[in-house]
Amino acid sequence: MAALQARVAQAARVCVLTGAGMSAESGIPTFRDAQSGLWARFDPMQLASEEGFRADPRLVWDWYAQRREGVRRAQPHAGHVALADFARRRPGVLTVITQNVDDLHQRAGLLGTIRLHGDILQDQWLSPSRHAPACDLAQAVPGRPPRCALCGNLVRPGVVWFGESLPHGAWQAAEQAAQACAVMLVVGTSGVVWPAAGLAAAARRSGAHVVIINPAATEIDGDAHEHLAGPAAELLPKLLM
Ligand code: BV8
Repeated sequence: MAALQARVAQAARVCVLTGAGMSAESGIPTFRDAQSGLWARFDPMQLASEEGFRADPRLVWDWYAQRREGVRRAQPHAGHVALADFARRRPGVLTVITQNVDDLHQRAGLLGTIRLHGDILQDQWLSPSRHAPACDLAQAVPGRPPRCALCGNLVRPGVVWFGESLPHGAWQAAEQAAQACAVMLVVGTSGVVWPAAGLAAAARRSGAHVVIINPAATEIDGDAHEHLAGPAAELLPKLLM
């Protein structure tokens, strides 16, 4: 740990990629944890996809509404705070890229987080192109899901579903940060979901020292130089002293 602490302290650029495990100690279930994972109870492709939403808008809307409540109840933990404090102490050094759709990094005071998969607390139109300019999200008719009073378009969560492209600007910024950093910390992700999972290998190819922080093995352990087996809320404050 001491060598890694020194490496982080001396690094000109540090990049952190977070996944659902970063929110686990704040009480938000992870996706692939067999016991409590959201996917254990639902078919991810059914719920987190446009086809799934169109097939059963109420089921998918209710699933996101339940998750939004969980996000609102959750609080950032010591790991989120450690990242925000590090960013304040060393301006311009840290870039955090998250796969998570919660706002815990932001609520811990971290600015400029790159959000690859959107924001569960935001709404957007299901078919934006179909819209008359007069249609207003704020005027949507309440429902499960809400819909446009003028043209009937449905409201959907502002997240990136499976099969949807990541926001172009966010993905570009994430690739650039991964390729420019001296150290990459990969925190709380199973490395299953692409293209986010490819960022660790991209950092390694560009010469970064890659460290996985996770109690369990991941699909991308082979892309890392070392693996700290433990929880984010305990290890990040030690590493970012
Ligand atoms: C796209 C928003 C096509 C919705 C999510 C190769 C290239 C490109 C695409 C693909 C590809 N191969 C396959 C694909 C398709 C697909 C994909 O990856 N499928 C998987 C299932 C195989 N990818 C896509 O569809 C992506 N889109 O690429 O479009 C395209 C391609 C090119 C050009 C144009 C178009 C879009 C993917 C985004 C999907 N949306 N979220 C929602 O949230 O409802 S993904 C969802 O999974 C979350 O965002 C989550 O963050 C993410 C990843 O999961 P993890 O974060 O890793 O969470 P998980 O539960 O798996 O693991 C938790 C980890 O934490 C565990 O390892 C655990 O041990 C650890 N942990 C637990 N406790 C702690 C801890 N760690 C630390 N501390 C703790 N205390």
